[in-house]
Amino acid sequence: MKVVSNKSITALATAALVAFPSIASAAGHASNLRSDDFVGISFWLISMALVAATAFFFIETQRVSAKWKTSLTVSGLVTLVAAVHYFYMRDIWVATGESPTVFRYIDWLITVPLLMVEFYIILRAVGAASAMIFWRLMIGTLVMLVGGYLGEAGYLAVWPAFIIGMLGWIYILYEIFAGEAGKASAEQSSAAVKSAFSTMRWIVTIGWAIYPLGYFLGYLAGGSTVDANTLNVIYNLADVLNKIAFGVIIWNVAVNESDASS
Ligand SMILES: *C/C=C(C)/C=C/C=C(C)/C=C/C1=C(C)CCCC1(C)C
Repeated sequence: MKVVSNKSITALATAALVAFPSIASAAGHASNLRSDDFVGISFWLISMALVAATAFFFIETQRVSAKWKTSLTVSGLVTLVAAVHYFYMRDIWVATGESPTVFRYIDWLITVPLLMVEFYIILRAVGAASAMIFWRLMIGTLVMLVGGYLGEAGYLAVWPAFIIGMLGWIYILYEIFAGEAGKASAEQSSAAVKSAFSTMRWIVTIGWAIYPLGYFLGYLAGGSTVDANTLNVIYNLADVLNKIAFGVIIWNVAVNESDASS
């Protein structure tokens, strides 16, 4: 039986320290959560799920072989960063009923690059990655998020901003399907890595498509009225899939590969 090491205790303590002030501050507004505010309830549910996922990914780093530990650590960082932002977003939503756009995008600006790093790390764990893959995925991410933010924050009309964001995302898809990252994964022999890479790729296609859909329904479908309820509930559900489920897929491969090689 393995004993949980000092390192993971440190990681958990860090997570708790970071999360606690936010939990405490959120408690001040908790009584404002109405029983019919389903978007607010989704913010609460997801913030708790993100905390639990963070503890899980960090503890499970102890269970997998060395080359998979970084992947699980990154998964835990994604859910940790998102959990803290969800506390703030939840407060803003419950208190004002307005979209917490700035916090949403700060969260994405940190977590989306970390998710892109996962692709790179997975390929690197099997010795198939070049640094250019990493930089191209970063450029695509920045174009996508800056475009979206300009539109949602009102710096640019919502349609052109949407198109800029779509171009960034399409560039990412090109890289992971047909570009160097796609080829590197195809040439690589481990069946587990191949299947992980392909599942992750579909998450970036189908799972990430939910965000532009939310943007479309929130800003573009209703003429001049912004539908904040639809927008936020769609973004929230998308985060469960793209942050927690994404991490679980990586965890699954990491555990399978580690068990097979031990
Ligand atoms: C954890 C958060 C994630 C994975 C966020 C992903 C966000 C996107 C894929 C956003 C995409 C958008 C477009 C493709 C068009 C413009 C509007 C955005 C920013 C919502």
